[in-house]
Amino acid sequence: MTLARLHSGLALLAQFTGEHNSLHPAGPQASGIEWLYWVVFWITFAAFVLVVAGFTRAAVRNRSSTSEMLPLVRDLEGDRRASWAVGTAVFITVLTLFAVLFMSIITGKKVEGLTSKNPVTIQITGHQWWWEAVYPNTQADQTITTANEIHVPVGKPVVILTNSADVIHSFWAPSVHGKRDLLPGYSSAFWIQIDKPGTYAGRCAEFCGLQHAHMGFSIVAEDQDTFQRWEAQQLKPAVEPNSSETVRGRQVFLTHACVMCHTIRGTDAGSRMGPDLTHVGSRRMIAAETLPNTPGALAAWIIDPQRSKPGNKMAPNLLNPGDLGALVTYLGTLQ
Ligand code: HEC
Ligand SMILES: [Cu+2]
Repeated sequence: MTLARLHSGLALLAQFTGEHNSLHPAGPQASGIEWLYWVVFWITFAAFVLVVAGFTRAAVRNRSSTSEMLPLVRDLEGDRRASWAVGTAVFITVLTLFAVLFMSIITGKKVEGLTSKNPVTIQITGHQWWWEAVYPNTQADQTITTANEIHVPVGKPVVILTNSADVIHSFWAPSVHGKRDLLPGYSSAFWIQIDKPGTYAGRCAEFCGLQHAHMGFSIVAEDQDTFQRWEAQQLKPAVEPNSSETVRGRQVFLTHACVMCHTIRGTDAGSRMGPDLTHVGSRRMIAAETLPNTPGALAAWIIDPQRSKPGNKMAPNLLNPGDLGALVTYLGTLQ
């Protein structure tokens, strides 16, 4: 059928619009939202076609030259037909809007209604301008703390608990779920599930200050074994330096301002102003998906974080090249 073909054509076209794509659902929540999107799209499309057709018909039928006024004729029969037509149109419109409302409620229920006895729970806290992800556990030493790169097992329900450390942020990974606001001092929860392994991009979707546009995250969905390996790795304290260079790097870290803002578990650095760096070397990107996690980008970030992300909460660090090199090497070993 041509409509079906048009639909798949449009859906295909949507694939070229980049990695942030709610028409590329990766799990049940996003699928529900995608379904609703297409239903509303086709209803409004039909309404558009009908309205344009109606206008065209009226315009063609009642054509007259504007130079001469038409005499006013009382056409009772015409009036009756017109009010009947308008009445019907209003009725159909109201009915359609109620139908859309109903489907929207159904979708909302479907998106929320995932339950599981033993879900993976992740506490996400929005900061200007990065995401803290904590995998809470009743035992402190079984709690994972990381930033911006969120790992989840494929095909398993995951509970996301939200919070914000400063202003309102909004957690949005279009292929996974709709936008969820993170409000300071108010915790809420929602479910996600990802059925296809992969890395899904996310963004802050609520304007939160100067670097709002550089507040990205990614959700890495991997099979159960890989996820458990990742968990086990993240639970370990930081690796001990095993060369004079990395010993020096750790020394540089512990004797500079870094300790006032960052944690490296297994060392004396225990502040949570900035991202936990215990396993910073395992992350693909740094600074909320702004820079690749390469020695060059890391060095540039440490020397002058204000250059790539003006206004962010990390101050420049004037280190000599030897210290900087050692520090970057040390951070790179924190897998
Ligand atoms: C005043 C607090 C502060 C100090 C001091 C500070 N940082 Fe940061 N750091 C931050 C904040 C906040 C971020 C997150 C910035 C963002 O993404 O917007 C950050 C991010 C980082 C990141 C990127 C982490 C990631 O996963 O994205 C690294 C690496 C880092 N800092 C290393 C250092 C080192 C090394 C030092 C010492 C030379 C240092 N920081 C000093 C606050 C600080
Ligand atoms: Cu934000």
